[in-house]
Amino acid sequence: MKLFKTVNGIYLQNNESVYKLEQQWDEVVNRDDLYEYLSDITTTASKVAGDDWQNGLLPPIANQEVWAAGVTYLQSRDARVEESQSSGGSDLYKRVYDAERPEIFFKSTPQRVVGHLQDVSIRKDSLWNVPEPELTLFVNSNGKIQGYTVGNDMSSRSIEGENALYLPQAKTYNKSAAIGPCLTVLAEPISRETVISIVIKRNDVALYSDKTPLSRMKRSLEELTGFLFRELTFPNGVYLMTGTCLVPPNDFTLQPLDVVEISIDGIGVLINTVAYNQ
Ligand code: DO4
Ligand code: MG
Repeated sequence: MKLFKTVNGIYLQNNESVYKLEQQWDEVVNRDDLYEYLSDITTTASKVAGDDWQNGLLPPIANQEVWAAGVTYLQSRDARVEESQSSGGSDLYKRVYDAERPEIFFKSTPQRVVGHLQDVSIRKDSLWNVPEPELTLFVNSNGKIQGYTVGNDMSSRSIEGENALYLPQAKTYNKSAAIGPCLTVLAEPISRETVISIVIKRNDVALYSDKTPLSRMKRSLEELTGFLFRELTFPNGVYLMTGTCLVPPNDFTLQPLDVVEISIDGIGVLINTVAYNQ
């Protein structure tokens, strides 16, 4: 089942049928039994005909923070070891990959998040910019994973590579977090065989594409959420990006008007155009 947020309200898509919900986003999503709750709603909510309900799509978020895990795949570890070479290299990434405690960092307030078909930003003071396609979890206030969305953890590799202490500047700026197009709620936990893929297009030509199954992630999703919820509470639930495995070659950097398309089987397709912040 898929929950969409639009300027006109919240819509639930279940197979071919679409229903308009009367409740607010936070009230709907933050519960232990989200799948069952949404299944029951289909018996009482009003059905919507046609496709107009999709107009004015917003990111599937209200009062949730966005956090992110890092170096959860070998490919991410190795890419960061390489990008830090220009500033003398760092063993931080190898150590965190092997450590019991994962890297988890604050990514975005909801106001800075963009959704499907909105622009993502690259920083004007960064020379090397990439998207990071990431399975993104919706975790309720009790720490239980209730849904999934497609995430893009836009990043400056030049700023992070210069000094790991610059991570918040490399990761957190206006429109650096994209999630969407919807919150997908499954009857069962997502399979580790699920494939995540990316295509980056410039002038309609694919410059980079790749894919990976989630099974290449070193850590479990429960392990990541367990660490996030240590000593932190999230009254309305929280989104957690789970790290990237798909890293473009080192000579690639995003430019304005590039189009980033990230797909996760069964979860959704998130498309964003790259721009500088105005
Ligand atoms: O270590 C810095 C960030 C890592 C990250 O965002 C990722 O692995 O996806
Ligand atoms: Mg990332």
